[in-house]
Amino acid sequence: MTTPALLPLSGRRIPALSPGASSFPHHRATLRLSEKFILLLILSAFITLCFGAFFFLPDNSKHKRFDLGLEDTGKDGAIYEKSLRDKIRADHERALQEAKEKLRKSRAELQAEIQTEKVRVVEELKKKEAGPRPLPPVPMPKVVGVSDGEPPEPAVKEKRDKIREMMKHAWDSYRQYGWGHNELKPLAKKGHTTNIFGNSQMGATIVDALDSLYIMGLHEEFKDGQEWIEQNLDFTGNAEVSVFEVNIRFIGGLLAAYYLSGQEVFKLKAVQLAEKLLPAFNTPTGIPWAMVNLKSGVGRNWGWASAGSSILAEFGTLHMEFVHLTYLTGNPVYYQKVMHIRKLLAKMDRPNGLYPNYLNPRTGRWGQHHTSVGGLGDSFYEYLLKAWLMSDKTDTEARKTYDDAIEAIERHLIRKSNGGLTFIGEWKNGHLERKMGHLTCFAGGMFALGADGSPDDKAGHYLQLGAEIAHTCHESYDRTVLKLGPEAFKFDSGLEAVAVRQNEKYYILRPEVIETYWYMWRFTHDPKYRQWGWEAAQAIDKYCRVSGGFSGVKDVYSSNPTYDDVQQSFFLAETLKYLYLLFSSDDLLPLDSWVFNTEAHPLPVLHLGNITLPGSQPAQR
Ligand code: DMJ
Repeated sequence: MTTPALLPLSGRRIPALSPGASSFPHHRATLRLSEKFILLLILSAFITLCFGAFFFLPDNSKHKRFDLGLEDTGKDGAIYEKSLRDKIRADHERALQEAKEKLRKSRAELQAEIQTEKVRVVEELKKKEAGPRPLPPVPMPKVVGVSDGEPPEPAVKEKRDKIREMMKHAWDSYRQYGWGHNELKPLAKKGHTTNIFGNSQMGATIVDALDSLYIMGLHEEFKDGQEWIEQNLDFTGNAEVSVFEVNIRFIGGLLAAYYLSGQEVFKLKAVQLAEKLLPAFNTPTGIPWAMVNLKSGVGRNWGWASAGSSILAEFGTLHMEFVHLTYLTGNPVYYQKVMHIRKLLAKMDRPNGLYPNYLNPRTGRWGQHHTSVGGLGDSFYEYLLKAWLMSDKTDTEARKTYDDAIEAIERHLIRKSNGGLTFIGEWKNGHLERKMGHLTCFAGGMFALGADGSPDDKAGHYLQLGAEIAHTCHESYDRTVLKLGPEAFKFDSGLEAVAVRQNEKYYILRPEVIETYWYMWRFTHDPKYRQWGWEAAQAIDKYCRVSGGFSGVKDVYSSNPTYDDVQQSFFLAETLKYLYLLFSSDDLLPLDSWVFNTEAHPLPVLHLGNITLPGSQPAQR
C-alpha cells in the first residue's frame, strides 16, 4: 500500500513513498495518482464537516448584539433560520466548486497560490502591528469652562498667580531633572519611582500634570508633555503596575487631557492602556487583582492585604474612567466590568450596613471587617456619588448605594470629640478607632457635593457635616508647627486632631484638605475657605519648596524638618490644581458640567439623553 503524501502549508512537499518505485516516469505517475486520492480524501472530509456544522451550529438568533441600543431587526425566528440554512448551503456549494477547480490545477499552479496566500497573511500581520486603528467617532460631550476663570478681585488674582508660579517651579524642576521618570527626587535632583508604577519609566508626572497645565494656561509646557506622550508613552514593557493607580492617574489624566484639548492622541493612549488592564479582571469573581503585569497580563494582590484580598478603594474606583472608555470606544467591555463589580457588591451582606475594606477575589468573601473612609475605603464612596453626577443624575442605583453607605458610616464612624470636633474614625471588628487620616479629609468635600439630591431633604445637614469635617481638618493643620497636616491624627485621652506616633507625623504634599476647602468654597463662598487654602499654600511654599522642586516633610511638629525627597505626581495633579481653582472664579470647570475623578482629573458629565451605553446586557467575563 502507498503511504499518503502530505501537503504541508509551507508548500514544501514530502515525497510519496512507493515501494519498488524505481524509474522516474512511474514515480511521477504514482505521485499524481496519490495526489488526487489525497485531495479527494480532503474533499470528502470537508463535506462531512459542512454537514456536521449545519446540524450542530448554535442558534445565532438567540444571541443579542452589543450596540448602541440596537436589537435584532425584528425578523421572526423561522425566517432567520431559513436564511441561515440558505447561507450555509451556498457556502458549501462554493467550497465544492473551489475544491473541484483545485483538482484540475497543476502542482506549479497550486504552489503559486500557496505563495500568494502566504504573502497576503504576512501583509495583514504587518498592518496589524503597524498601530491601532482609529477609534469610531462619538458625539463630544458638552465641554464648557475649560480656560480663564480669572477672579475679579486683584488680591485673589495675585494668589492665583502665585499658585501658577508654584506649578511652574514643580514642572520645570521635573522637566530638568526627572523628565520621563515617574516622579522627581527634588533634593537628589534625579528621577524617582515606586512599585505602583512597576518601576518602569512611564512619565507619571507628565500624564498626571497635563490638565493642570492646561487650565493654568501653561500651554508651552502642555505641548512639551504632549510630545513626550506621543513619542514615548508605551505600555508594552514588562511592568507590574497598580490597576487603581494607573487608572486614576494615567487613564483619568489622559481622558481629561483629551476632553480639555480635543487631542486624539490622549484618547488613543488611554484606550491602549485600558486594554492592558483588562486581564486583571480574570479572577473567579470578576473582582480585579490589585496589580497586573502589562506584558504578561498576570495579576496578583498585595502581599499585605488581608487573606489575599483585593481592596475596596481600588476595585471600587474604576467606574468613572471605565464608563467614559465605553462611551468613547463603543466597546461595552469596560462598562460591563464595573457594573459587574457593583452588582456583586449589592448582593453581599454588609456587617452593620458597612462595607469592609477587603474582599477576596477568589472566594467573593469579605476579609477582615475593617471599614474606613480614609485609606483602603475612601474613593469607593466617592465614586458612587460621582457615578450618579457623571450620568447627569440618571444612575439612581449609584446614588441610592451612596446614600445607604453614608447613612451607615454616619451611624457607626462619625463622632464628636470632647472638644467639639467632628471626626470620622475607623471601624475595626466592631470597635471604633478614634483616629482620622489626612486621606479621610476629602470626605468634607464629598458630603458637600452630595448634599443636593440627598434623601429626606437632608441637604442642609450634609453641607453642615462637610463644614465640620473641613474645620476639623483645618485644626489638624493649625495645631502643628509647620501649619501642614499630619498623615493621621487622634481624638483620644485629651489629644485632639494631633498625631501621636512618630510615623504619622509626615506630610507628603497630599491634596485632601485643600480639596475639601475648594468644594466648600464653591458651595458656600465663605471667605474662610480661601483663607485656609492660602495658609496651606504659604506653608507648602515655605517648608516644602527646595531649589529642585517640592518635597514632602517627615515631621510637621518640628521646626527643623527633614525632607522625604519625593515630589509626588499628585502634587501637580491635585494639590496645585485645587489651590488654583480655589482662587479662580466658579466658571472655570463648573460643577454641573464636570466631575473630578479621585486624582482631580475633570471628566465631563455625560448627557446621554436617549443613547444607551453599550453593554447594558448582563456582564460577560
Ligand atoms: C491620590 O492619588 C488620590 O487622591 C487617591 O484617591 C488617594 N490619595 C492620593 C493623594 O493623597
